[in-house]
Amino acid sequence: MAQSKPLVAILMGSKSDWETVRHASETLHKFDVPHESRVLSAHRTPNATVEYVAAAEGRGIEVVIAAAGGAAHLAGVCAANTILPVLGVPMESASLKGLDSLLSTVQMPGGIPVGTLAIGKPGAVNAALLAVAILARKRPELADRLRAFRTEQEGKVLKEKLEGN
Ligand code: RP5
Repeated sequence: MAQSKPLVAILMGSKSDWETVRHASETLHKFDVPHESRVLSAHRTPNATVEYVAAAEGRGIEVVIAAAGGAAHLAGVCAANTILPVLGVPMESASLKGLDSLLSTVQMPGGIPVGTLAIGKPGAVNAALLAVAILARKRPELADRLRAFRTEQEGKVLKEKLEGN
């Protein structure tokens, strides 16, 4: 894309989430979508989180991706402080395999929505693809790329061979 100002903010509760969350960043890179990634925690850096999210719309950000694990309140706190679409990605946690993250991200009270994706890497990739779909509504070249991606993906799956078959 010609523009270089970030359109998507990728936030994560801890640097330890990056191994999973980098798949969202890599997916956005594939579509050439300008974005920025930050570690901001609903619990450990509450003031900085609210400050960042409240300023995001004014800075030209159009979608927020928020990834967190355990008592995962990051996406909810983001959604409470912006009207931008917030996509939540539950991290797989050591103790409960991400069920804790999933429930604390998805079970928002009516009125403050978080679009919650799958636990872990598939969720990170899909959050980025959903962000691309949102941005593509007003950017025909991005819509073309998304269609091309789907066609390529379909082609790969249809070509797959099963061993012994
Ligand atoms: C959450 O706690 C983070 O999003 C992370 O998934 C989890 C564990 O964080 P660390 O203790 O590894 O920093 O806030």
